[in-house]
Amino acid sequence: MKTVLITGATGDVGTHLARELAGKYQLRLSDKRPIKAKNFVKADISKMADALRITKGVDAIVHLGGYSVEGPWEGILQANIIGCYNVFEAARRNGVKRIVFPTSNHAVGFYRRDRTIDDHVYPRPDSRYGVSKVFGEALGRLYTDKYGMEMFMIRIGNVNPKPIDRRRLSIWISPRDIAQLVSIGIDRADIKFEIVYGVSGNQRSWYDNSNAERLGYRPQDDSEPYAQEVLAKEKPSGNAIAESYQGGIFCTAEEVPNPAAAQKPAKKAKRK
Ligand code: 15L
Repeated sequence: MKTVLITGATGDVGTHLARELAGKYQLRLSDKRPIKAKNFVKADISKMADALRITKGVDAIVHLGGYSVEGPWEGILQANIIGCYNVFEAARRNGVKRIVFPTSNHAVGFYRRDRTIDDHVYPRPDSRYGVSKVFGEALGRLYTDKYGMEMFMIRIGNVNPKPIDRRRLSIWISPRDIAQLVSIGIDRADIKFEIVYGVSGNQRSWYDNSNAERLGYRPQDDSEPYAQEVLAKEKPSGNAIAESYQGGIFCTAEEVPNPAAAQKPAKKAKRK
């Protein structure tokens, strides 16, 4: 059984993947925020020593760790630029060839919603966060071309048990479909460098995901059965830019609430 490191394992996507992939691989879960699990190792990937420690002896890495929305540059720089470099470089030094890198729809979020885009389009990030994902894609390309590492880049839409709004009807991916894609990224022997879209088989998709299909992806889910319920609840936002571009609110917002920050324990009130 392959040993697979998942960084950022306590986040939303990490939690779904840890559950879906348990039993298929020997998982090593890692994050800054500790969880109680026998296979968990605490690490801050903005420190190279930590990145070297957690990547030692694994067959593949699913590098989810980092800042997962738009936010202050300093946070994105540490987690997504320095952190990503450290993980890829640590993998290289430890002889780990295979990395699955969940990049994001926000690497290409400034394409309009009336365009269907494939894996060859030039990046059009919609945020500093999107730029950091383009950095990861470029770093992956370098590490394939220069060092022969094997990179599977998944531009993830939105992982959720159900699609939550109009935009997500086009970019939704179910937990079992993302697990299927990640497994292809870990197991397919002939991968050198690939970009695919992390979406279910949505009828409303903005992506031509034929590269994923070529590599064996057969999505089991489609957002369409949820469409009526989702659309009935949605009110127009009045934000013409957000509604015209694939990245939605990321195209105009300077900050989107960071789920990682929300999980910080609340400060205790001072006793008087
Ligand atoms: C992302 O890249 C984020 O990581 C996730 O939290 C969602 O906001 C998603 O995009 C989205 O576009 O819905």
